[in-house]
Amino acid sequence: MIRLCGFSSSNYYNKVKLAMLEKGLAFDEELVWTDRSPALLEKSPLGKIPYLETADGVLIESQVIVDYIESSFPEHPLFPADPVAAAKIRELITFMELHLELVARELYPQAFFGGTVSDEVKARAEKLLRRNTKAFARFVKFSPYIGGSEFTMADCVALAHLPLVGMATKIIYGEDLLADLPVKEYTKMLAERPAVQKVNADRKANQELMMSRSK
Ligand SMILES: N[C@@H](CCC(=O)N[C@@H](CS)C(=O)NCC(=O)O)C(=O)O
Repeated sequence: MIRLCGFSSSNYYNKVKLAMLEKGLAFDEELVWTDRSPALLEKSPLGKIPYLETADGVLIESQVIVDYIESSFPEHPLFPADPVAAAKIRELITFMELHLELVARELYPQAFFGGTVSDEVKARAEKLLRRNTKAFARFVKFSPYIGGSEFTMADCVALAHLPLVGMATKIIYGEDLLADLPVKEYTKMLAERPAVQKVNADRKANQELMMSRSK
């Protein structure tokens, strides 16, 4: 049985978890915090989660994991069969992660974890995010799914990252830099899916656990 390791309030963990739930896979979950312990670094060299334990060894990096899942378990596909259409879905995934989430991630220490972020970092992230969200708006679909009429892997990614990017920018700049996109309506629509409800419930429970640990 494959085992997803990490914690349920992580957006990268939830990207993979939602994909596995949507595909109807049987899998275990193991709660692993990013404590940089030797045991963790042995599995995940940078101490990051998620990682996946399989019968053939450990896999790191969420996109590698979802690609592995998709090719190993082709039922309930999350990519279109047509190569160009599948590439378009990957384009959205790469764009969201590289040009939105990874940029906004610089803000998370202050937005979500009680730390501080320098004005320089905030200014740089704002400049990039303003440019990148405009570019994203030029090709993202929301019709009704992020890449068109079918639910795909890009929706697992969008649901994990876009609300977080919006929240972080609202907290840091007083303005949701994704506000021109229908992220709220989209999130609400996806919240009707049982797999999304499970991810959301588990995330809430894990956030409460995290809060109780930090007291
Ligand atoms: N590129 C990685 C990113 C994973 C990632 O950044 N995970 C965060 C949790 S959301 C983490 O492990 N942070 C701890 C750290 O960087 O030390 C992936 O796609 O799996």
